[in-house]
Amino acid sequence: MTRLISEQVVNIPHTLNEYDEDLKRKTSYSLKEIAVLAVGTGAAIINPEDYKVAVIPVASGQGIISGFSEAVRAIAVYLGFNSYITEAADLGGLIEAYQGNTDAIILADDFNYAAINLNNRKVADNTGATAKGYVTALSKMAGGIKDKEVLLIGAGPVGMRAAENLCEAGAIPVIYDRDKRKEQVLAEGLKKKFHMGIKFGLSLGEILDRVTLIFDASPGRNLIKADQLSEKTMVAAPGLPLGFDQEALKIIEPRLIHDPLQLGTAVMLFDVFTKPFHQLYLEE
Ligand code: 2YJ
Repeated sequence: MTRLISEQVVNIPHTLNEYDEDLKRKTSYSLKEIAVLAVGTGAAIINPEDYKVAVIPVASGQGIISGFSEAVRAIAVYLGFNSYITEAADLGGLIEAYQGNTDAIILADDFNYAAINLNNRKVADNTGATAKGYVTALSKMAGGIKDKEVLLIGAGPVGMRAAENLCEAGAIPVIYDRDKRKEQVLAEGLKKKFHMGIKFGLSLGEILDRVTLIFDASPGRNLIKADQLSEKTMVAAPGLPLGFDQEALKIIEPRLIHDPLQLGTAVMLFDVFTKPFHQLYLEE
């Protein structure tokens, strides 16, 4: 997993409006709406103002990324949550959160990024949330993905979860990974679980000749060239760095969903407060 760097996050608090306008232009839905749609039944009735979220800086491992906690808090506040950054990092922050009547904590070390509901122990991890959020955004941008082929690049953690979300949404994933063994393992796992033919073993060029929807979950640079893209190509790319060269980026920008933190974090926040449907029903 790529570790975020300060330059990728410091501007997030000042650019959330712009970010949201861009997302709306591309998908017709706001950050909040995409997150709620991604989480599903139950998320729509959450009133974010009712929840207090502590962002805990994590100094262990490679340490604090300047601007990371501020960016996460800004996203939570933008979505309407009541959010603060704990004064202390690590265990000190956790103690503050528990003592401060906090409903959920959100924190990242070098390997994990998760929100944890302190009231009911629910955990929302960034990997699953990112996959769900980007599949939802791609689907809205494309006017639905049911029965459409989607090139899935990268059979890593986000790619694996996204592949499942694509199958659940009725799309037909075409799997590509530089590591052909990972590609095959993912395709065969999906075949078993969803009972559908999953294509793999093709070159990127062959796939891009006919597939216009791309989910790029790989950390590969310059994977896709400008002449492999058309005016119809649409891309959801949670992977960092972005797999397009400058020329390709120019073509795809109006139909590209890509950010370092916003969408995954928004889905985590709604997910961690959403109860399963049967539980909502029982409580009424
Ligand atoms: O609290 C801090 O400032 C740091 N400990 C944040 C560390 C951020 N972690 C990462 O960048 C990891 N690669 C996991 C993030 C996954 C985002 N998709």
